[in-house]
Amino acid sequence: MKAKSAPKNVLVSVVMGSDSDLPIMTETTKVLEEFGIGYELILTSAHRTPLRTTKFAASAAGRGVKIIIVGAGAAAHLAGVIASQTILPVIGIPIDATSLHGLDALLSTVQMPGGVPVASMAIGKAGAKNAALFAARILALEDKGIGAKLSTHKKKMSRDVEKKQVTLACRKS
Ligand code: RP5
Repeated sequence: MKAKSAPKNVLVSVVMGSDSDLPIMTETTKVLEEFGIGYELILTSAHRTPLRTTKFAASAAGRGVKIIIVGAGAAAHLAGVIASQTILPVIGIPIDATSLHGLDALLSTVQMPGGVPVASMAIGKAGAKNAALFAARILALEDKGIGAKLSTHKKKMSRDVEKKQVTLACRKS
C-alpha cells in the first residue's frame, strides 16, 4: 500500500485483490490515462490481508481520493468490504478467476445488502473499461474538461461504428 497521503492529482484508487487481476485491471488504467485522470494502484485482499484492506478503506477519503474502483475474483468480497468502511463511491469489477468463470465474483460483488452500495460492472475486460468511464462520468459532474473528453469519446465510438459499417458493406459487394 502507498504511503499516508496520495499524490495530489490522485482522484481514483484502482484496487485489486491479487496481482493476477492486473491484466483485466489494465483496461481500467488505460481509460483513466486516456482521460488524464490521476490514479493509484493498490494491491490488497479482503481475505488474505483484511487489516490492510481496512487501513486502505478508512484512509482513502482523507488522502483526497474521490472514487474507488475495485477488481476481484473468486468469492469477491473486496469491493463490499471497502464500501462498508468508506462513504466514497465504490465501483466493483467481478473478475473471471475460477472454474465458475466470474459468476461467483459477479454475485459476490452485486448482491450487496441494503445500506452498503457497490456499483457493479460487467465481468472482465468490458467491466474494467466501463468502471473507468463510470468514474469519469462522476468526476465530470464537477470537471468540465473530463465532460468534454467524454463527449469526444462518445462521438468517436459512433464514428467507429459508421466506419465499420462501410468496411462491412465493401466486403459484401
Ligand atoms: C481474489 O482471488 C483475487 O482478486 C483474484 O481474482 C482471485 C485469485 O487470486 P490468486 O490466487 O490468483 O492470487 O482474491
